[in-house]
Amino acid sequence: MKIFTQILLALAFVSSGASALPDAPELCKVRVVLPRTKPNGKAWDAMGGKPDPYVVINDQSFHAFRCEDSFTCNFFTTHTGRMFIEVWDADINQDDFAGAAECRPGYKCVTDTGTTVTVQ
Ligand SMILES: [Ca+2]
Repeated sequence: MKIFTQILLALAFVSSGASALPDAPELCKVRVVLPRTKPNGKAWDAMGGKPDPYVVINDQSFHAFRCEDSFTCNFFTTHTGRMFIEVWDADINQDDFAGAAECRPGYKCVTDTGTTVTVQ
């Protein structure tokens, strides 16, 4: 499933670069890098597990495109310009908040919890 999602994202990204398509939306790449632990110093998941990151951009959730057991994850969005980006670690019960930042294309932004958000 993860590979299938990545292929879909890759296709979406490739098609965004094809200027021959008249109405192809321009996509921004949003890359997140989470710190090694939660703000309280504990591991993101049980038994020292890595987080399962996803973002919420301007109230649009990318939960369906989350990465599994990874400190980094890339997302592709049709949002442009300034974006308010929340970062979350998907869990079975309650998702862990991993910071929020206002960011825009061409910038690397750091949340108050040490998560970096890079928009390209
Ligand atoms: Ca967790």
